[in-house]
Amino acid sequence: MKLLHTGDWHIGKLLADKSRLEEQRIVLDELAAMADKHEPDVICITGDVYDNGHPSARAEELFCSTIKRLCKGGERLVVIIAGNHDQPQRLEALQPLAREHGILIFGNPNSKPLPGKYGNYEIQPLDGGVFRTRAAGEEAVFACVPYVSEKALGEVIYRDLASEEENLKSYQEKMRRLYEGCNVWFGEDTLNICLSHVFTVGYEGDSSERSVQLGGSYILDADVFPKNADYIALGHVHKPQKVAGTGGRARYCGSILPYHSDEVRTPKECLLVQLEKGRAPQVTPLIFSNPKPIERWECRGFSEAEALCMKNQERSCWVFLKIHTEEPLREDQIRRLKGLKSDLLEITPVFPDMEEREEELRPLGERDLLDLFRSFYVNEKNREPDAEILELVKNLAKEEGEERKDEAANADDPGTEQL
Ligand SMILES: [Mn+2]
Repeated sequence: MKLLHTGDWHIGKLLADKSRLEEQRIVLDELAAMADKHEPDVICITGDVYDNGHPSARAEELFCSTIKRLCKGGERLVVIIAGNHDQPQRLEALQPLAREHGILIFGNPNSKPLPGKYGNYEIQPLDGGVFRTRAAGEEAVFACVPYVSEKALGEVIYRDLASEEENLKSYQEKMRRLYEGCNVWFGEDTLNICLSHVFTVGYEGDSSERSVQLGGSYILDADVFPKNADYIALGHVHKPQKVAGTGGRARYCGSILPYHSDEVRTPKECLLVQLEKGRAPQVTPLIFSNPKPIERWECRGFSEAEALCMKNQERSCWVFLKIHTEEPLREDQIRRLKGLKSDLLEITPVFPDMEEREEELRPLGERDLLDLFRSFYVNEKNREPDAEILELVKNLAKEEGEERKDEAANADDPGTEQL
């Protein structure tokens, strides 16, 4: 069976108050063309199709026309779960119309579809979020676990036995129960696919996903997912990656566009997944174009900025511009730059006394560990650390780095993908 895994479309999301709808239209058009080219049997959309619960009419039009193209008149099964940005009931409201196109929509973990034909597919509901079907000549069980808040999760799982003790269990333990509940439907002779919208330990994010993360309590260990799942299609994290410790079974496909102003280089993709019982999933990323990249420019003085804006006038890009200057920029200079380069989203002057301060404020990951240690030591002891201590710190850092490399290597499943 061939799956196409996509998610985190965030239709309607703004960048510094500017609409990205035209870029989203281009990339979703590419997605539909990829589906036509590679002919997956099933398309999994793993949440956050919209950026908020009350999308604009144009956003809804883009969503509806895209899933209409993806389902190919009921030939391909399209399975959609809600993310934290979607309004579950509103998404599900389309179900009566979507059904004949072979589209299934799950707003909540206990959403249960009606049995019968969905496009060309016969759907047999088994439990909340769980159904069985036959695709590409194979029997498959899908477990759809949309985003669920901790409060709602208590109601989903413990509505019959809401003892105080049960309610005190952590988000992770409740989610584990939920996935275990799915796992009982995963047979040894069926292809078992789980869809979910969650954070997992060690994920690499871009900080645009984090609106719901409360002190790490919403982050799950890799071992919570259903044991018998052949593939776990995840949404929520915007950088494509596999979840360490799952043998490449659990993946984030990432968002369709870079959404964070710091997100400059991550290529965006969807995942083509070939599933065969008893084998690791064969995953091929299909790369989207980046129709209008987000760029961060930095220059010295107004005239350098002016020249840069002039040179890049014709290029389509979003720009955050930083100008190192000794004098404040005048109103007419700012107007001039914005007139030269459209989509100049932000102009930040950096004055000489701010440069040093800026260095201190740089995110930790970008600073050399030894530098950090040195400034900490000087702060604490009022003197420079000696060579021996520095050597010790250096070795510790090296060991830590190697350990991480090992972990990454263990998580790797060579030969099953081209990343
Ligand atoms: Mn999300």
